[in-house]
Amino acid sequence: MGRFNLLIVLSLLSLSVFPSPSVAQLRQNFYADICPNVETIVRNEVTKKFQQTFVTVPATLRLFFHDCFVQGCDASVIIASTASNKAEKDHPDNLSLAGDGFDTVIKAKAAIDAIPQCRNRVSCADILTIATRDVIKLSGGPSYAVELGRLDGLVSKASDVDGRLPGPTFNLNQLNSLFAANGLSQQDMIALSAAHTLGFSHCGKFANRIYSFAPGNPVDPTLNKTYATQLQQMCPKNVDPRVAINMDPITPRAFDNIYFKNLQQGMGLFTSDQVLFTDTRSRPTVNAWAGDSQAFNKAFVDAMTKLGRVGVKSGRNGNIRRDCGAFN
Ligand code: HEM
Ligand SMILES: *[C@@H]1O[C@H](CO)[C@@H](O)[C@H](O)[C@H]1NC(C)=O
Ligand SMILES: CC(=O)N[C@H]1CO[C@H](CO)[C@@H](O)[C@@H]1O
Repeated sequence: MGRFNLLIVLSLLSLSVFPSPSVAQLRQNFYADICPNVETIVRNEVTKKFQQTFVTVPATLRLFFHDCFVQGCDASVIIASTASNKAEKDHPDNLSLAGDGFDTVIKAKAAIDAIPQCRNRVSCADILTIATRDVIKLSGGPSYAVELGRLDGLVSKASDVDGRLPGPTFNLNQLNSLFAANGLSQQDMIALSAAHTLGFSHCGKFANRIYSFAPGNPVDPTLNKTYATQLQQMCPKNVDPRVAINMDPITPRAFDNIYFKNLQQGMGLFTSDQVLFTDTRSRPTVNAWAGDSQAFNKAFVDAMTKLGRVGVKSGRNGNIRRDCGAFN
């Protein structure tokens, strides 16, 4: 018995002497005493912004993904570049990060900071997490409780983006290994990919699939022929590179499982989308979620919660930014 107690004391000691920086203490209602109405304040601001433009939804959701996959969910993606630091935001992969996602966080932060008790007590990383939950609900997706307690990161470098984000030509192995590196399973990856039920893509991201797939075979054979023709009409060769099209051609403004039904018909926009159906290892999951939106919603919420735990900062590895776009 004595030895047992000693073991407990030793393990408690090791916890306090060697706090693990990567295991932060996320929990629901983290701000209950610090800023009790934070989630209502954020929701009100997100709703206002949503009423101004629907782009708020995909822009915020994608911003959260890019934040978490590059240096963890620490709002490092929101940092603006300065003369001496080229930030994550200025990596070429950011072109799609519509300004409305950044603006959503900045507006919610201003509303929080207008309350003296809350001023500079809520991290930008947590604001982005709450706002992301809210845009999913506003577009018809599931509602869920968010874990909070992240700190804002102290580093943001464009060079850190290299290799951390998936590319539209990725195959299943490439997708799985990048998501696994972030603690996410194939199921999580498939569920999160359904974020492409919303938002836009620039023509250049999939032009290879409709014009130059392979020698003698310009159109990707896994692409639905009718859809391929529509894509060629919307994105002619040498189109203005700023032209962007809906990623879900059927219900572009609804968060729903039509994404999976589209894949069954060869209507996934990117190779990385369509491969989830063409590869027999992931097809059963696509088929299951195409036919069961409740099961998909549950898997999506689980995966978003896991995504929100990636690389969370605590202790000396972070702080609460006064301005989400600049280090204190
Ligand atoms: C699985 C691998 C993924 C790949 C290869 C990928 C790639 C892309 C690409 C190339 C675009 C279009 C960018 C543009 O042309 O503007 C895009 C858009 C988007 N992605 Fe992904 N993505 C992936 C996963 C995710 C995940 C996990 C999420 C969120 C949970 C997400 C959310 C979005 C959203 C919402 C948009 C639309 C952005 C907008 O309309 O402003 N993506 N993605
Ligand atoms: C292509 O899409 C149409 C609907 O746009 C659908 O009726 C057809 O079955 C699809 N073809 C294949 C091979 O999935
Ligand atoms: C929205 C945004 O920050 N866009 C920038 C993305 O990166 C390019 C350079 O790679 C900048 O020119 C854009 O302003």
